[in-house]
Amino acid sequence: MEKNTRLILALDVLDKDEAIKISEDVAEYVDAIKIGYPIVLACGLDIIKDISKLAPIIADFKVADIPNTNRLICEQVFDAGADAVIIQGFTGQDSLKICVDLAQERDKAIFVVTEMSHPGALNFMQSIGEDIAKMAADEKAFGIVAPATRPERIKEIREIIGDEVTIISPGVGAQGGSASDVIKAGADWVIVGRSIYNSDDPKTSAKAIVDEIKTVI
Ligand code: NUP
Repeated sequence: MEKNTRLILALDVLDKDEAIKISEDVAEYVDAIKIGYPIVLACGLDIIKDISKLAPIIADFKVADIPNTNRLICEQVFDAGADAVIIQGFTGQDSLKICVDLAQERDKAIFVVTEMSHPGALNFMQSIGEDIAKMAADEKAFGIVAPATRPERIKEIREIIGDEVTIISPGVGAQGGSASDVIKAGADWVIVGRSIYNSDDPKTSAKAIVDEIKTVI
């Protein structure tokens, strides 16, 4: 995944034609498109192949199972055409390692969730976020997912993982985070969904975020 615009679109729409139209509109402004359960459950796994013609695909399935099941899931997702899979970190080192090993074999990437961006992440996840970040770095995951709603956490996590591991950060716009603050705090990419796909003009909205990011890099 190349670091150009530093924007990733979260494509949580349910209609196939709309998904393709939005992806075509914003393709020049995004480095990747993140798809997840909503679009795949609505349109089927083949949507990955359709959208992957326009941008690299990150499959946000937040995989959280025993090692063998994690591997089976990631194999299916890579076979379907995804370039990266997001997995949960709280299941531990063995569940993570088997995914990273598979990704390396196939020249693909794994992103590990540390703590999530919504308020409920403070109930349980935040207290283990730093340990998960360290584990992801030790296991040489390609990147981690950290909250744009808490740029101070991005800064702390960046200190733990160093510069080798990338950070992708959701929570910009609809959840209240600012793209420029998150990039300044040390994220490599921001992930933006509703502020782009629900806007009247997704292309202009995507361009505005990219322009904002450019002011701080
Ligand atoms: O911590 C996370 N927060 C989050 O919002 C981890 C995620 N993967 N996401 C996803 O990012 C979420 O499921 C959605 O697909 C996207 C954010 O979308 P939006 O709030 O910009 O619409």
